[in-house]
Amino acid sequence: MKFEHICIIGLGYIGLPTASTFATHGIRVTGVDNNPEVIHALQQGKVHIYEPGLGEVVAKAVASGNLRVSPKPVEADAFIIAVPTPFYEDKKADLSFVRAAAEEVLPVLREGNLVVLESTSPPLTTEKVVRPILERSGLVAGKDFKLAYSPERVLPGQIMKELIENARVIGGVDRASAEAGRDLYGTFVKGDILLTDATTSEMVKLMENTYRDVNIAIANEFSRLADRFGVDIWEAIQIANRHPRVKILNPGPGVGGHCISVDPWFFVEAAPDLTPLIHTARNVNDSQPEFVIKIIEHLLGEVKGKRVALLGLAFKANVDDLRESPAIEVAHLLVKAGAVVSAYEPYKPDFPVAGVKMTHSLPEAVVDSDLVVLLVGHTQFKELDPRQLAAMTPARLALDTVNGWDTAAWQTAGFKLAKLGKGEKE
Ligand code: SAJ
Repeated sequence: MKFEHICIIGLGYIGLPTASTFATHGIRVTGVDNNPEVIHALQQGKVHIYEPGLGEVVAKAVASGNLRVSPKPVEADAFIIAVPTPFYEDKKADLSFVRAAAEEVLPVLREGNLVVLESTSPPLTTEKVVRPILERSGLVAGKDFKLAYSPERVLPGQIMKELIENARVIGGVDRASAEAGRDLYGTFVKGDILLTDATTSEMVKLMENTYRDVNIAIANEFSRLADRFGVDIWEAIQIANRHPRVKILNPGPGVGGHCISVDPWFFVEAAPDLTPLIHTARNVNDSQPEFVIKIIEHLLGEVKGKRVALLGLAFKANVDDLRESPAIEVAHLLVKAGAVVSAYEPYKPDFPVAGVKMTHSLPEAVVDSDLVVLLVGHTQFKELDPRQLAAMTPARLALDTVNGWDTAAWQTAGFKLAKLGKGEKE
């Protein structure tokens, strides 16, 4: 199938990189977003999110004339839905954006079109949620138009590279739909394109992120065990990983972001009777910020009234995304415990966190601290010279939750450096 003009609904962390990459590969793209600020920024060639390399590709796409933006979908050869699938307080999937996007495609859907859902979704969303909405057009999926599910699998921070190089799964409601998807993504994907059915590809996506979540949970649980037994978890993992069939991931302050901390809940919601392991792993990772607080309590004695400076609030290193960030949960818990909390998040210095003094520089964050806590391994924090920090703060106590700092160097600079999972607590 040939595609001259496609319409991408949702210009966020996935939709915008995808839209601009198609556009720079010669396809005319209408990018759709219902946020006027996003549309306005893009019309001026500006990018509203931080992702390495994205700005350049968007600028190229806009300059080529191939990328246009619009508040509503227009007629096109193919539609890609890349809107968020958040969850509600009770961890149930919120499919309202997916439904709304399908409703928007409905009036412009024509015979022969391809519609692809990319948003991470619970099993059967393509068949049971998207398909019925689109078929209200009178057209039948798999007969009059093609319908597929193709999950994004790119790693924030490396999106522009992984979008092109990763293997891509395309699940169609029938074989022809999957093949049409292959023709579309084959425009720029260099990795293998694997064809299957829609529900399998939905499950593949959720399995990948759930697998990672469960593996991080065991690393976090190991960090608690190491703490209890006076073992350095970082050394223990390094040694265990020399076994040819062992690859333990890194413990840390918890699991955040909009993917790994969300997607496993879709399985739990869809089949609670079958998912005790997945559910428990989620709870372990969600409670890791409390473990960080216990270490802080141990280090400070009384937390109330103590001044704690937090380095990093993003959900992981070198990204500007603070969604579901465990670092923010640590901040909340500290505020609740009565600490005087300041924080420096270089990628979002103005992000408001209730009760926390957000600062615009490191010296400002640590100027009167009792304890400095590394919560996110941003490169600029990892490369920090402890001697420089010593000159900025009266604190001589530091806690590293991501194994970003070298104990000997920090000791030489006059700090007592504690690490998560290093027998500090008990
Ligand atoms: N984390 C750890 N320890 C680790 C690795 C990660 O605590 O060893 C934490 C991170 O700090 C972060 C969270 O887990 O808080 C998730 O980070 P991540 O780098 O593992 O993953 P994401 O959420 O940035 O991206 C994931 C990727 N999925 C997999 O690797 C299976 C990516 O390929 C997906 O496209 C993405 O989810 C998505 O959009 O679903």
